Amino acid sequence: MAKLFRAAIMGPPGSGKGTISKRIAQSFGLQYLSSGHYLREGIAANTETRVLVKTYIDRGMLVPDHVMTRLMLSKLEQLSGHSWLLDGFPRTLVQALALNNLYQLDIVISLNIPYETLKERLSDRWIHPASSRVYNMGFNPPRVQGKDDITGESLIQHDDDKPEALMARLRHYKEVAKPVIDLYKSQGILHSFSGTETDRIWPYINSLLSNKMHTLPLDAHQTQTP
Ligand code: G5P
Ligand code: MG
Repeated sequence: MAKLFRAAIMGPPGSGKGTISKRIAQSFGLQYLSSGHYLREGIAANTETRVLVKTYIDRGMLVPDHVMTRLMLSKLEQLSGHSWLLDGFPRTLVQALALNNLYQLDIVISLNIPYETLKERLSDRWIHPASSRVYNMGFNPPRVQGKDDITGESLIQHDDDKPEALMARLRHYKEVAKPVIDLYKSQGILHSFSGTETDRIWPYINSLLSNKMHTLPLDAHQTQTP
């Protein structure tokens, strides 16, 4: 059987993980799993963990490790036999070690984006809740203001993009990401990219993945965009 390709993308809130993941999924045919998307999907579906999860997200805090790990590992189990890309998981060392027990990642992409850039981006971000399509009023505005391009439905702003929640998310990210980054560095699979514009970072990521995948033949080329 062809070697499967397994990747993860890390970075602070608003660093472009979702934007870049969608480009990777489209260009390289990886299954794409976003932890934030699955959490919000659970909230919208009114599941039993809804209140717990919503409280954490609205405050810009991390959802407890056991909840996240159970959620994401069960999604990965359904993808056995496929190559995949994780966006937003693992976020903590506990999550990274749980993942490591089951899967060996081939590449981890880490995005380093200045704080001022993150603040500007997130205050301009609008979402189509049903599909998680993301717009930015400057970078990729919808064709009609306030409306999703595909369905024409109304766009919303997340509570966790408000300034107080955003500050908490950024602080938290730094603290918990360091040991995860150190782990992947020690495994020799960490690739960091710095800059203020996704369009300038993307060609480097594209070329890195093209090289890596050249040496790792892919399985079925399917794309799943949450
Ligand atoms: P999420 O949903 O994973 P965050 O906080 O990690 O959320 P977020 O906000 O989704 O990150 P992103 O995916 O890194 O950001 O970035 P993006 O959405 O692609 O881009 C941000 C905005 O900038 C968009 O409007 C985009 O169009 C625009 N943009 C992109 N590039 C450019 C550019 O070059 N220029 C300009 N001008 N704009 C650009 O997690 C949410 C919450 O869920 C919980 C936590 O509570 C978390 O806070 N959670 C977890 N908790 C515990 N463990 C985990 N593993 C968890 N995962 C999620
Ligand atoms: Mg995202």
